[in-house]
Amino acid sequence: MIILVTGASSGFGAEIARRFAREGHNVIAAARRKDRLDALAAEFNGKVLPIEMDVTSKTSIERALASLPQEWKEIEVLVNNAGLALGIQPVHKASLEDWETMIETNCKGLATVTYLVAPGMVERKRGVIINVGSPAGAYPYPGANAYGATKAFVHQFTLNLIADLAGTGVRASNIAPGLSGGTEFSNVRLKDDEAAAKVYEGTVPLSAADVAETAYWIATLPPHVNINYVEMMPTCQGFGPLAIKRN
Ligand code: NDP
Ligand code: 8X3
Repeated sequence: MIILVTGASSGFGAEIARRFAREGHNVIAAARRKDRLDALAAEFNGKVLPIEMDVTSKTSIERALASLPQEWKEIEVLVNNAGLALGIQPVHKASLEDWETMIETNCKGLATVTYLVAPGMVERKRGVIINVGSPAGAYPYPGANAYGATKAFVHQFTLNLIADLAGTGVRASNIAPGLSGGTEFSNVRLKDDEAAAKVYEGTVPLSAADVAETAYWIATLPPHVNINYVEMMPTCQGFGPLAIKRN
């Protein structure tokens, strides 16, 4: 199979790329940091094709897809993983620029890549689109504001893809992992490596390998099986109570 993984320069995306490449599949690894992708590709003997792609730019996505060698063009699995959280401040202290970047990346970027890749899948009557969402798209928490809303978009967009693609041979899934360590997620979000490390203190979080395994499982199920939504959490994670602010 040919797999396109966005955000493959780090975290979940890099591990998802490795999971498929180890099984002998051809993986197109896309992100902005090409040096990281080149290093990933060097781990595999020609099985990983690094391509520079900024999902916030339609031109960049189109250029990347157009640059694929002929034998890499028929993408069978698209993993829309590129994404980020920025900030944990409440609405009245948050940065509008951060909100815009999250919306541009997590919503518009994911939608644009899908828009450009899905028609080929429909034409070939086979494909799997795996979107990386989050429980933050289902449950509110303080400071999740725009990030959580982008992941709610990912969830509903996935369900609507499933509705549109029923009967075409193309499937779609949303994987929503909870607390996950070993990625750069919290470093990017908090812009403070010490604070980022503290997020995982005293926990055994999900790993990128756990998420990669789930993506691999979804993509290799028989073609009549569609997994709509997988919400996964480490066993140390639960749910918060509804908040009450008292005078
Ligand atoms: P990382 O920061 O480790 O990886 C994020 C990846 O996204 C990087 O490869 C980065 O590559 C890429 N990316 C960011 N912006 C762009 C862009 N404009 N164009 C292309 N690629 C981009 O974080 P994770 O692996 O943890 O996160 C991956 C996904 O999983 C995200 O969508 C995140 O929201 C989601 N998630 C993470 C959880 C966690 O706790 N870790 C839990 C639930 C969901 P580059 O900078 O090189 O472009
Ligand atoms: C990342 C998980 O709980 O930090 O999407 O929002 S969480």
